[in-house]
Amino acid sequence: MSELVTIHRHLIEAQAAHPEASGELSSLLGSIALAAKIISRNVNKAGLLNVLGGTGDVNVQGERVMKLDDLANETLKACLRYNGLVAGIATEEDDDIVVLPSGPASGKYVVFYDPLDGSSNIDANIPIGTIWGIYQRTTPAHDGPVTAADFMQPGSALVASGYAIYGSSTMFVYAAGGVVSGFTLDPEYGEFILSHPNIETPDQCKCYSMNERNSEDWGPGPTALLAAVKSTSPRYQGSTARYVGSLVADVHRNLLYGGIFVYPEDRKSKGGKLRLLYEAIPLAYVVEAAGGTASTGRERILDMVPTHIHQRVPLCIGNSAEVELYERHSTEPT
Ligand code: P6P
Repeated sequence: MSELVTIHRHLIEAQAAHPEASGELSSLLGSIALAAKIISRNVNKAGLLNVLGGTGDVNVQGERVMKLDDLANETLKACLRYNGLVAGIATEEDDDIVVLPSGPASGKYVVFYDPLDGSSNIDANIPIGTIWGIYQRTTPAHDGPVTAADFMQPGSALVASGYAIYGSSTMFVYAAGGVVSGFTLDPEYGEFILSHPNIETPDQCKCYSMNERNSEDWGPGPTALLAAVKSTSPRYQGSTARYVGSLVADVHRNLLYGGIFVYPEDRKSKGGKLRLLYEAIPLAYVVEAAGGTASTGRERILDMVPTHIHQRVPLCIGNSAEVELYERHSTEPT
């Protein structure tokens, strides 16, 4: 039987390399992985559990809340609420932060997430995902409950971040200490098994992921990048367009194969469509740990401090060569 490295064993071994580690982060990652397994089960049985379609509600983003969005959001809260490690949560599905029990049991971490990214694709069985990140709280525990200020930190302060992707298989991918590790769920016994140790993105633009329908509104950065990937330059002879319309699916494929994902600001999304705190920052941390880069075109994502938990940003994420080209053209005087 091939040596099975479960996520539990991986976390114990990773922790052993850090004698100062208390084991709390390993336990917290285990809680997030448990939530991913439960969400995977619900996503995979969506059609049978009558959870397809919308709840009739609209979230703070003005988007129709799908039943599975709600279920995923509550699943993550349930897995995080009682482990004594988390003091607060920020989630795409809640207008404000969720303060967990304060006092001596209050945790030292805050967790933020998009519980089910790409939910508009749910009913068509297209891969969707959960995106999450972890900070240590910055406000003193004796001051009482966490505040929004605990989430207003640069991505470079992340303790860990990652995503789960619910596709042909369910994978759990996370970055901590500059290493990206990927686990595949074996549904027969509900374990995440290490399948992609130490992920590093190849320096090749295998795929470019952009919604060209919006290209008439784009600025010089995305316009120049689209022209480059379609040019006769030797670097792009093997490139092809791949756009799922599900951020986690596009970023995950580009992470493994090499490529670039771009969602610029446009007429519909003046400040960009994707969220800085619980989408761009966690994915940027993973992509940079795998050797890539993430930028708005003018600023490195991991240097940005959110001004509010639902702030949106333009996003260019993937191979550094393509991000640098995008930035060069974005910052040239017009
Ligand atoms: P568009 C899904 O709704 C999402 O938030 C991301 O997962 C995805 O990358 C993007 O929007 C797709 O947006 O405007 O191209 O459909």
